Amino acid sequence: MLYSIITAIQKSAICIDNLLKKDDFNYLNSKNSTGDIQLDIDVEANRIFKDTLLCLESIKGVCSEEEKEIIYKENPSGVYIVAFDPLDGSSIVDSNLSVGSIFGIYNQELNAKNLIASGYVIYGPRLEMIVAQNDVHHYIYNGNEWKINGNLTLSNKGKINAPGGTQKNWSTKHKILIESLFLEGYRLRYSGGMVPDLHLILRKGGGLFSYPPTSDMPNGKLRALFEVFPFAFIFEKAGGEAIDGQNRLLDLEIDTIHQSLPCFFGSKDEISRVKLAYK
Ligand code: AHM
Ligand code: MG
Repeated sequence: MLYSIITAIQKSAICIDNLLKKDDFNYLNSKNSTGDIQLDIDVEANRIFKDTLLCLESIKGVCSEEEKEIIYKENPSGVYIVAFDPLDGSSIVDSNLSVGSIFGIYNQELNAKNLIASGYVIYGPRLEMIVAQNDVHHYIYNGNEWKINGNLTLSNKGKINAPGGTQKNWSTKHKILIESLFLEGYRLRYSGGMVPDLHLILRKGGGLFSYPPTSDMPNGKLRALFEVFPFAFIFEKAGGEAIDGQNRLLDLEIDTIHQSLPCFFGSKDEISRVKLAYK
């Protein structure tokens, strides 16, 4: 069952990768549910994911960052709802930086506790995909087929610090935490794309990515169903942790499908530092 969903996402990823390699992108006059102005490639990537997944028997419905509501199939026989951000990184795609697609596979209900697998595609110099279930599998597309390239695991402590959000709107405790990591020798790595920024930490085996509550965005920016829960699941399966400052992200309940949550993803050592700072 899950296999067909992963294969469908792999197919979608190849189509989106081809589109990204074509012309420049154009802003449309439309906005998505969060109020972001859409690019033609956002709309097209959404259509590809939606159409491919809704054909599958195992699917009950889909939920996208680019759609207002959950889309349910009529008389579905399947039980899974796939939530996805079809193209994360719209604000950097025009600069030709790496971008991604993020997905979470939920059993029956869109709730963190029902997440049974998640992953992302990274559109960079190479086309790659990460799928977390019991382990975190790394796939590379060789131009012809997807090849497994081992598993990703995190060490107890890393060297990378990827701090998101507008710095002038950070809390004092957050400023102190981020500065203390730099003073210890952590290096700044932040492209502004969640997928490449978190992929770097996973590939290098550790570090911290934060998108904290800020004075302008008390709930952070990143959306629970499409971005935060899928990455929380991946980081935990890789041996790291994912919290909102104090609480495990995958224990949190949400009220609306487009809700955002503050989030911290990292190795165990860095997450214990966050918990202390946010106590
Ligand atoms: P998007 O879904 O509109 O592309 O926004 C999500 C992106 C993430 O990829 C990234 O982590 C974050 O926004 C960066 O935000 P900021 O520019 O505020 O640091
Ligand atoms: Mg996004």
